[in-house]
Amino acid sequence: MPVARPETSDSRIIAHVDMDCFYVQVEQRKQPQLRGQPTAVVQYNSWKGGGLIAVGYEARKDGVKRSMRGDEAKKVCPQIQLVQVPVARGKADLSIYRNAGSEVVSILARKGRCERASIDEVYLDLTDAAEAMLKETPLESLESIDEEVLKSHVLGLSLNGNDDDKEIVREWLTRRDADHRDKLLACGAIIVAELRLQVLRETEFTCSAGVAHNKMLAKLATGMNKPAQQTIVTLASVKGLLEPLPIKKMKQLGGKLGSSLQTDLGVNTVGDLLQFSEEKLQHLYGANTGTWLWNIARGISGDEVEGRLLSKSHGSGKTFPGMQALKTLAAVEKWLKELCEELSERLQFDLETNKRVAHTLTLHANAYKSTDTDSHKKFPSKSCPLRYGAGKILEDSVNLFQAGLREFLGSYTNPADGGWGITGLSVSASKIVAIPSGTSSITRYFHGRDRFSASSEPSDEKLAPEVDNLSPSSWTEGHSASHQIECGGEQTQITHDTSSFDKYETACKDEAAEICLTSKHHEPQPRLSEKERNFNDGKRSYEQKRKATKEKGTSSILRFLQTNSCSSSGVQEALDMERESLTKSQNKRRANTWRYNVDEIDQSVVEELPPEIQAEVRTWLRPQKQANTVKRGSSIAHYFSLNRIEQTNLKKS
Ligand code: DCP
Ligand code: CA
Ligand code: CA
Repeated sequence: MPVARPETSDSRIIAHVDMDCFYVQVEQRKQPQLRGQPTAVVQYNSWKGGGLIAVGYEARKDGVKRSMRGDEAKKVCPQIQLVQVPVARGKADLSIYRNAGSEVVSILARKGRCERASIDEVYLDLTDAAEAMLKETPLESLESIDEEVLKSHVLGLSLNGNDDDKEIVREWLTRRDADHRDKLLACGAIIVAELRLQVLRETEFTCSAGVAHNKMLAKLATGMNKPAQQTIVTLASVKGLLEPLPIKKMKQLGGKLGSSLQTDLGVNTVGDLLQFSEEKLQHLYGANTGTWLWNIARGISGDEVEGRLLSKSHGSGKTFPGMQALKTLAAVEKWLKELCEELSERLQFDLETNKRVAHTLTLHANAYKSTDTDSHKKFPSKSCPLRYGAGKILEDSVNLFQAGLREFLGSYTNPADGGWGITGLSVSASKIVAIPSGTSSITRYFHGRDRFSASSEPSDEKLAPEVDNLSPSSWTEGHSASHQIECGGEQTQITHDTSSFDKYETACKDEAAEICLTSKHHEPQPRLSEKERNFNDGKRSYEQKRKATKEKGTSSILRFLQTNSCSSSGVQEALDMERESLTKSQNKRRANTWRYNVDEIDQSVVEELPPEIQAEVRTWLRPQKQANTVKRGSSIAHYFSLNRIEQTNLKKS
């Protein structure tokens, strides 16, 4: 559910960069003989020549479209070069594209805060860089302006589509009397052009960009002029840009909320929204969504560029269209094994390379019943805390699948009797957080407990509900509207529990796949209107759980240790919480105090941690690390029980 952010200045300079026909460019770099030729990348599934997932611009000129299959593309463009996505484990292997995306991100991140938004997109906050540039060189005194900047499309300027345009743009860029915000935009355009050239030099890839005062406008602009071009959204052009835009094209309005605006209010374009007062929209959709709608109709969006160069989640999926549908538990398990192994490898790589740990495992499936009386029923997505290791991920995924299937079929049907088919299957890992580097992280994390035990004294009762996280009864369920994985652009956003799986051989392909259940809005929510409550239904169970978790502070690690839970996610949850709430002064305070209040810690708990963390815990447990706080112990259990005794004694004295 969209939430209005506090308003921020419209002097921010935000860029959105999207790679041109990305997979095609990656393949053309690999096989330079394909350069300049009409080229498309096709899915692994080769039925009718394979579905096209990326189409080069030369092929687009001939009428080739992404919706086509290879055979059809050959009809409209006989010279087309079709390249199949790399394959591993009997499914598409997208690592070369992901890695190529990372190359680009590392270049774009040089000039400001950078958010990796999908496999081939980033947002950049260039405000500081633009301000610094403006301070240093007044634009009116710029002597040479790069051709690439002069080729910018400045919305609101009347351009003729010929060489004179460059002079018009030059004039706009160097206007002495320009509004300060326009001057900053001009600097943004110069910086982005430089970055795009740098990307080309270092990676051989071209990209397109939008430059505006916020993310929403920048993203809208990127696609307006492609390939290898950039578009600038001036303040004066915002109204004209937004008004004719179909409402469903707006980010977050492609689903139920957009449909409600259309059917309930007759709002078909963003301009149609302008007639409604903020109060009216709040009345209809709740305070936050109402304000958010009112704002976006006017091009106002406070969304910040998150400083995040890595993906928000990892996913591995496959579709099984038509006859390929999986019809037995054994077949599902076989594929889950492949998917879980891939997921596990990526998690392991992320852990080793980026020191990040994922927290939640989610299983999505698309299913049908042979005797379908209730065709609208979707296979419910299921989540549970993520445990590291391919075997454990598989075990949990199988359980999640079975729980989902039972629910999908209804209690009177035995899954073993058949009568069902699976046409899409994916596993994903989300809620990924960084382990602070160095051995101090785990120390801090354990120390961090102190603040919470001191302030809230978590009791067993309080901890109880989440202790059960691993039991099937507490697996959370994601409803259709809640689980979306963005796969390379707005148009391609897929909802897992819809039939879009069928179009998606490579579901979860997106490096930056985002599980939307992971709400990033932490501000207190006002009372919801009925509509808002309805829209929120799918999220509720997760958000309630999250809220409950937040209220408990970092109690999760205590729980983790107290219950000898075998899940590493307890650790991660605690880290997550800690990262959210840690302040420097709190850290300092923690470093000086040490209280622990656990009953017993078993060695096996440590063994269940990811190796990286195990190593840290073990280092941390070395005597010199605790010399002035606790007695030495040969095992964690020993250590903590000693510590507990100390605590008890301390309290008594
Ligand atoms: N992709 C995919 N399946 C889809 C959509 C996209 O596998 N249905 C992959 C292939 C694309 C990449 O994601 O190359 C990026 O998607 P974009 O939507 O950004 O499309 P392109 O980069 O291919 O083209 P454009 O130049 O229009 O951005
Ligand atoms: Ca793209
Ligand atoms: Ca894209």
